[in-house]
Amino acid sequence: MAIERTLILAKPDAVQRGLVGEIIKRFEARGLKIIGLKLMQITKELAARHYAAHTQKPFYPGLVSFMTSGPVAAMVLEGPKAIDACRKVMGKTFCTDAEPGTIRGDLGVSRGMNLVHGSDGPEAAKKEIELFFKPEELLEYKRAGDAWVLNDEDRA
Ligand code: D4T
Repeated sequence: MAIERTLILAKPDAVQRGLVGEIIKRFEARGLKIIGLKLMQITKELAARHYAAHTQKPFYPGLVSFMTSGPVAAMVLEGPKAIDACRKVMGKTFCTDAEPGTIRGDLGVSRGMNLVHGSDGPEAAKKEIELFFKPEELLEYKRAGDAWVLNDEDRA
């Protein structure tokens, strides 16, 4: 099973509502490993690059304005099938549609203010991690408890 990396953003609404710890807790509890973590202000230029696929969509101006409205907590998480695992922890895009038990389903009621971003595939993950983190900001280390989180099959 492939060990993957994914970019997660706790969005400005999560920071303003004091939910960063709650959001990180859910990924950590699942066993995902934090290899990069920082609080940052997204610029209009970075938002434009990150959401390049959505430039022509009607919701794009509002999305950029929201994502640049305050700090975000950016992180890179690592684990077996981490991209899909994180998206399942996050729930469906709009909080209104997200299942209970997910971040969006438990903590939000809005469509657009959906608390968290996670890369949606391996290509996006690679691009987004490079966009948000310098190589030296990503740390490789062993966790004491990993023997009880991952077995040889997970690591293969
Ligand atoms: P992000 O990218 O924020 O993790 O969300 P998703 O991967 O789950 O969803 P997405 O790329 O389709 O949308 C990006 C972002 O735009 C907002 N949005 C989206 C919106 O405000 N109105 C809309 O109609 C859509 C489709 C929410 C997430």
